[in-house]
Amino acid sequence: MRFMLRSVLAGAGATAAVLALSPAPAAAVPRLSVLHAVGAPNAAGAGGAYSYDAARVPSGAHVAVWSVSGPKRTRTLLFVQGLKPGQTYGAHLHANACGASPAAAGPHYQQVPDPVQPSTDPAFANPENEVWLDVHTDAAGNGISRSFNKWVFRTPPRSLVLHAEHTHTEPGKAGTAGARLACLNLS
Ligand SMILES: [Cu+2]
Repeated sequence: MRFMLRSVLAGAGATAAVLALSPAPAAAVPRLSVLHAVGAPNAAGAGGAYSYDAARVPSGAHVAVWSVSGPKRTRTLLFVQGLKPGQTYGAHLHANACGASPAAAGPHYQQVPDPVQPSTDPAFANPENEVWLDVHTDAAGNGISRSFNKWVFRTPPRSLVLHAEHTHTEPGKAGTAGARLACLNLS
């Protein structure tokens, strides 16, 4: 019995030695990518920044977003300046580029696409599967928000959209946040 045990231990040791001598697998080259938009939303969409609601996103407002990915995570930061004070704005990254019509930006970016569109199922329309950046403005109309996702984009989202309400989470309304107030093209 003692001999058997010793053999087993020796075998385990040999395996460990082989593993230790094996060359380490080549490290994956970290891929970093940055998507961003900085602009002053306006009715004409100059600079790729549209305002669809001059009351909630007035002239003089500034919006900046940076999304940094790699190699396995994505962090996104949103800064808003000069919006209406003390208000909540829904905000997400959307799949398509902005256009004169608020609908141009298309649906939210989803890491795992919901087979049912428009997506209002909390299993897909949630801040782990999408990039949510809801922001509450201070007394000066400024605000900051951030999101963290445990993946990198399958395909790059093309825009940031500000909405009229905070983002809802209940079944049938998940991901919705009221009217689209502004849109910035990401590059
Ligand atoms: Cu949205």
